[in-house]
Amino acid sequence: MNSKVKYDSWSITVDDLSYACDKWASALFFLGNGHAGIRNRLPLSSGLGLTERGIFIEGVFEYIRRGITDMVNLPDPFDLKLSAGGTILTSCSQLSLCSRSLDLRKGILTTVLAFGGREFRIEQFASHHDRNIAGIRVSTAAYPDVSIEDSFCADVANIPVSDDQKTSNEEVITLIKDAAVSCKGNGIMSLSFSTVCGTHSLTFTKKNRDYICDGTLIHESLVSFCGGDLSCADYEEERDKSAEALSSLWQRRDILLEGASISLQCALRFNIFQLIQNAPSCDISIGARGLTHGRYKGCYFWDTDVFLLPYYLLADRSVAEHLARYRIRNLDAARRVSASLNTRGARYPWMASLDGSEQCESWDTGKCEMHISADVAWALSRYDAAFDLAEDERMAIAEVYAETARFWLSRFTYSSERDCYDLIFVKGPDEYCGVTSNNAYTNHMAILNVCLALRACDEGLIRLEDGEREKFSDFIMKVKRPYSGRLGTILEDDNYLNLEDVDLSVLKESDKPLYWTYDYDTLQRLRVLKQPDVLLLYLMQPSLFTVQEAERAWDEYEARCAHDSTLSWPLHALIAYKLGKEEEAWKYLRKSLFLDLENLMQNTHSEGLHIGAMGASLEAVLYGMLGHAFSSDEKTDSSPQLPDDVSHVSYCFLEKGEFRHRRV
Ligand code: IFM
Repeated sequence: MNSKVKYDSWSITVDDLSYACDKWASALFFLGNGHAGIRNRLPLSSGLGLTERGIFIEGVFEYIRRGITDMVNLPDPFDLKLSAGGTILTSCSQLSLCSRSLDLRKGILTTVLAFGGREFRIEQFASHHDRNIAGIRVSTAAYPDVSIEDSFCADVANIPVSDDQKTSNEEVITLIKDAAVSCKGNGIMSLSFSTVCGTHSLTFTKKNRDYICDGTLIHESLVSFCGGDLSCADYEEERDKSAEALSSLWQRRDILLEGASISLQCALRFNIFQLIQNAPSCDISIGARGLTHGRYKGCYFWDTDVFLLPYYLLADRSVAEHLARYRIRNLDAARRVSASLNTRGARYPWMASLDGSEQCESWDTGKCEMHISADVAWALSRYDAAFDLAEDERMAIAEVYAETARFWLSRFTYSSERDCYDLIFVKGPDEYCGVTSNNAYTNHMAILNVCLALRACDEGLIRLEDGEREKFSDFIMKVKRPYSGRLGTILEDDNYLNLEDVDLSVLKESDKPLYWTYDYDTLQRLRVLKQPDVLLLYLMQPSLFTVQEAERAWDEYEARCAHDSTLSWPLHALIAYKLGKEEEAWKYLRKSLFLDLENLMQNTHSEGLHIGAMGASLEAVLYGMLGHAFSSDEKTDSSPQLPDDVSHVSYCFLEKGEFRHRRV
């Protein structure tokens, strides 16, 4: 592989000057602990734009206009001013050396910079022991012409990214107000500030210590994101406690590929590491880019329910609980979304922030991509099946099933002529389908959702309204199930066969998404998919397909898929595993594991890390390669399908809430 990254089994290094200074490296070397996230730009004093720093805290959103929030780009607690040979470092062009290396086992980032004839070594961590703490240490030979200054920078702003992938926004919005620094003596100072509408008032405390040891000038700084008392805190102690906490987490999270190349093993660990770094610490969800970037205004999508939660079900019960409870706690908000659209029950928003309100501003996606409500119900059913939940939590989940079922009944249109329920004006997971009718994925997921409500009622977890049981049963029987005799499998939607048949290999010559070349109006008229749709349905509900139908679905839809969503490669890997297509699975899995590491979609620099795709890649490993059952339709786990160069895989996973070790 002709790579910008040097791989070791537990670390990645970028030491080519131009790559290490690239924005892609700021994303790649992101440090986080689920509570706080730091996009790792270089310390260019006054050379950084207002929006470049990228410090985020879980759940810290602020209004940018009526009803719409953005994840706040917070003040930078480590505003370094490095000078050497009479110059201050303000631009990458001054650097003669820049090497960055991330130790995945310890969560420590080391950057070595040279300019003005001097070399600086910077070490950073976001604590996995105390999630409110992060630290930085800068060291350099103690020549008289070097200095290290470190303060806060509250001169930051947001640049809200449009929901429309093709529209770039230049407008900067300041979301921080009343920033005030106070010095408390002994190197301790604090920065207090609020977000513009007063939604959050925060204090960052910081403790700096400068000293010379054996001819080396050392600057150490610790920050507490909650204004905690750092007077007795010591940099090395905090760093080591964090490394220890992370190392012990790895004992249960590592997936060891015996015999695999170093780069592959490292890429797998990098993906796992990001799911550790972005796992929330409270009942909150994970944004499509986690805490690594403000893309999609930091919002939570179905990515969490379908592509992240299943990973945590096998890896970390407390994170799975946070994700599930975020949805349960936002049932009322989902009721309000539904009422605002004149439907009944609860409709989960396509893009949600902390309070569960709809944040998607585009009509076709926000109003029509509604499968998320059934995805949430599906995810909660997987959560319920994975753990022995208390009765009151099961009842709360049952309420979600019933309310989302009510939404579906009111959103489908009953045709008395055909005695059938149709879903019109809908967008499926394949977002190139335009606004269509009877998207098979959505219809079948809605049926499953209503079945879950009925089952919960049978179990005595919820009481349905009078006559509702009959209505639900009628709905389940009569929902339109698109099928093509000609294709011999489930049909994506009512429109699919009307679309222009095109040769995808002519349209798409590289991994660059088609939407950069063709308008969505063109794409929605072509028989080209953005990401799996019917094939995803096969993953969620395999019993809807015979073996032959699943094979035909693969032949029809995989060949036409442009993989223009980063979720597409890992999902095709997982689906290929389920169909026993090891070679294809492996081809897709390799691509997805290296997606950000090699910037394969060429948007990691501008969008941050693709956390949803990373979750899906780990699903491909655990539920595909290692054979765990993804859906409740799969009665038993299937046998592992290891690539040729991997002799064994060792890992831990949760079964009925208990960790088990397995070597296959
Ligand atoms: O949820 C996805 C969607 O499926 C494709 N576009 C990007 C979204 C966020 O990752």
